[in-house]
Amino acid sequence: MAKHEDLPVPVYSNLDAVYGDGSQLEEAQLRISVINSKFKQLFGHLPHIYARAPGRVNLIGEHIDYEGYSVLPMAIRQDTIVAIRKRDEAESEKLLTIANVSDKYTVCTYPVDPDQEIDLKNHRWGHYFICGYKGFHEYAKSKGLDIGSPVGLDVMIDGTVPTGSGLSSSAAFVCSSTIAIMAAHNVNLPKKELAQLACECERHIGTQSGGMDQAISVMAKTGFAELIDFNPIRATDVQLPDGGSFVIAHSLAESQKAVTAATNYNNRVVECRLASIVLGIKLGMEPEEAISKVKTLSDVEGLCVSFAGTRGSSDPTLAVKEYLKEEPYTAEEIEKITFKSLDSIFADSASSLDVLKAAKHYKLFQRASHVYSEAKRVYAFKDAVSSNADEEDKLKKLGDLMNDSHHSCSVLFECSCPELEELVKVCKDNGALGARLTGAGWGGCAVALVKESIVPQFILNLMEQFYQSRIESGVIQKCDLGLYVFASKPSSGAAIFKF
Ligand code: NG1
Ligand code: MG
Repeated sequence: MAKHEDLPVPVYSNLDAVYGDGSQLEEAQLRISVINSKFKQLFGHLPHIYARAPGRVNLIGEHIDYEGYSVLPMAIRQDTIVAIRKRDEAESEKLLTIANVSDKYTVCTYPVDPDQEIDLKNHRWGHYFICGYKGFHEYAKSKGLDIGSPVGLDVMIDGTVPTGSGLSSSAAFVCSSTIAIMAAHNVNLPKKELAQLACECERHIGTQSGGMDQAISVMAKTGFAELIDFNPIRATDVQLPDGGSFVIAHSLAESQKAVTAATNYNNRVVECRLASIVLGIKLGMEPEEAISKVKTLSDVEGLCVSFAGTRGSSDPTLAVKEYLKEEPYTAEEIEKITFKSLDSIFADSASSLDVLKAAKHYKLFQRASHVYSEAKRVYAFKDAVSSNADEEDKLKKLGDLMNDSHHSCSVLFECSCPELEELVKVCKDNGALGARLTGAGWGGCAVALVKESIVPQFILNLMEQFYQSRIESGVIQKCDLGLYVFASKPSSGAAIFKF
């Protein structure tokens, strides 16, 4: 039997295969009918084809995918649907017209030239579609696929993943767009190839993404979380223990990653790269060699582990403790070790140069300590899930790992924020076995592991202790609470619909 990740994206002629037969199906039917009527109204035709891709919640393994380490997310039911119609060659207007069912997003148009640059200084929501568009054309070119010359595309988007929430609305948008564009050109790809492609697509938005979000969005299966490995991308099913439930709760601080990349997300990617280069040099590599060969902390893990071996251990963080100093490094201090200016090390990456411009100093010790310890926690989580321990002990172990992960994200990686700290504390005070920020952080959601039996009361308590004051001060409306706090089961991955 072909492996799940080698199969193409499933193509369905009805919605039930993805949305089941309950209220979710009704909601999906309604969404499609709204999409269709708005599509008809704006473009004068119905769409040819639809693609959907879900958001995700990362259970453990934060900020380590771009360092080459495995992560453990699950898809959530909230998703983005992209409806698309390819214009005929004969139709006059050669434009990409991207509309949204929500009035919040005004129609965006772009030229059909796939080599167009995305104007990153002026962020527009439609840019995420163009990520998929550019990426698919680059892919087609590199593989010698004949997809004809570019024609206009009419596109309508409907997304239910809350934005800026750490639930990967961006990857849901980029994946569904990439798949819709691919399907409109009669192409379908094995899921693992598509996951890789969608990751490269999303980098056009200027974040140096790792690949977790696109991988889970494309490869998820109902009922399972997935252990995602990289280089090459691979997904292994993880069946979560019965007695526990994951509750997702929004801190109500929005994290606009595309806008804050230089000081937040990409900053950490750069710091990790610098930490790995410095470690490589301290552990015996020539500076030239380290700069050209070492891209991630996983590239120097072997050297770190060998060092640990000399101390009778296998823990790579021993090398971090020995060779990196806790005080932040200045650029000059690092350059004394690398014998090369930081600007020239990152000369080929405009987004990294933006990071260097904005950075005051570099916390190499803290970032490397987080990455190596978090990578271990992912495997410990997977092992705990499959161990023979009784349910109670298992859930406790998983909760402890989630708490440790949050602590590390907060203290070492510094990607939390006051609202997330407050929310995680409220979760723990109300009986969560573990709670942590999920996704990039700096806002967005927390995920809490809660005993199934107390979920309704737990959610009520969060409403009272975290959300009530925010309702009173007008941050959110009471009727929208269900969008901000909910229990989630592992949902299915991307799909194409052709009715
Ligand atoms: P969010 O912010 O949830 O989209 C981001 C990255 C992931 C991963 C996490 C941190 C993108 C598309 N996603 O997730 O790859 O690095 O942060 O673990 O950049
Ligand atoms: Mg994102």
